[in-house]
Amino acid sequence: SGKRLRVLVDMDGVLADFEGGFLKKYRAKYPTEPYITLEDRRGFWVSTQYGQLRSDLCEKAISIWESKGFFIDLDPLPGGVEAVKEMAEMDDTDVFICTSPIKHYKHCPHEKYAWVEKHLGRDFLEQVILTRDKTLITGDLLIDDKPDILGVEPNPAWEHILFSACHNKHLPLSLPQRRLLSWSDDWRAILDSKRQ
Ligand code: DGP
Repeated sequence: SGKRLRVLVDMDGVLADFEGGFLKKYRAKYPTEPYITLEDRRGFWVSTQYGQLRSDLCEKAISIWESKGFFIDLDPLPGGVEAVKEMAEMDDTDVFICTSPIKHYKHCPHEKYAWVEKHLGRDFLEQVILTRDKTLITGDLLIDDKPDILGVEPNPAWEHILFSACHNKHLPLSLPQRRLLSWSDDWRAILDSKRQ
């Protein structure tokens, strides 16, 4: 027995293939412009790396995820939906999807809810947390592909588990940070390590 375990799971780059969806739509919209392969992605911010490639490509990149249909069309990453469903069925376990909407709010928040309904079911909408500051949210674990998760709370309740992505896989792991290499990796052991 003991208290319930609360797991926060990020959406873009963890459950939904933001990087793959971005590259596909960027290349379709700008077929003659240079692009960055997923193998060559470095740094969390896509627009920063495109801006370094050529300054005008920063705003072209931004135009992709600000477009209607971008977030709802993202494919699920392998095993993510299945893992979250299994987690939610586990005894003494609460799962929340914790995701930061982009500030261009016309489509993104709506499409994030629609994505959860489409892939996880209507009941899972109860588990959605949209916030620009994840340090305010309490939980035992936060599974997220962003290397630095900062906000107004200097000592967040959660342990951040870095989910591997094309942009972070070359980063040296700053100990004691733990990684989840993919949803094929042993996420159950990470949850068990936090149980009382
Ligand atoms: P999260 O994964 O929950 O931390 O949300 C971050 C969001 O920002 C997600 O939708 C991906 C998106 N994003 C990725 N690269 C950039 C960028 O260069 N600029 C902006 N504004 N958003 C980006």
